[in-house]
Amino acid sequence: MALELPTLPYALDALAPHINAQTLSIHHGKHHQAYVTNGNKLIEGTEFATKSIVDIIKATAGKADKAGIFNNAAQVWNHTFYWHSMKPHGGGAPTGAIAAKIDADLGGHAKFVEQFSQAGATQFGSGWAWLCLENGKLVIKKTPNAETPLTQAGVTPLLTMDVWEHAYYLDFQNRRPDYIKTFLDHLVNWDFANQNLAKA
Ligand code: MN3
Repeated sequence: MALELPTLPYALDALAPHINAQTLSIHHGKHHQAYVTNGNKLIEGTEFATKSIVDIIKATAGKADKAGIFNNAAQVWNHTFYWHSMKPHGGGAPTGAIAAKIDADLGGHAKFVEQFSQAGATQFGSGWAWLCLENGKLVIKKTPNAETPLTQAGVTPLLTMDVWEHAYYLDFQNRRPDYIKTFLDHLVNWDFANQNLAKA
């Protein structure tokens, strides 16, 4: 059950002009692919070679001697989740069950935007911003490097935004706040959040 690079859920140019084809091509074809390739090299011949990606991540989380496997497997999972967290002509106000839940738990869409933007902007260095369900309530989280809320008890990730520089540098250079605003205004995929909420 080796790690696999999924196909993108849209064409390389489908998120333009917000995230351009060159960014997606390198991010998916080089960065995401490298985590798959390196992760598979590390699990080859080990007890993890036959495990699912989620089981690999959960079994290696927090173990210093398994950091290489954790980092690559978690980055494979995080990136796949990120591709689905965006869609062409996405963004703006949430719809459906997630909209009502954001009103109830976070105080409305404007508060969500404020907190999610803050999480992404204040993640020092590389990492991720997340919307999660934690013990039945919506929460905003940020994680460094490859860390993922998938390993936290009682937490179900609903959406993520990659804030590693490689996610935005070609389109926004150092302007991470502009990338975050673009993600929220034009790209965020509320259908995916609703699907994850329904399964949680
Ligand atoms: Mn990335």
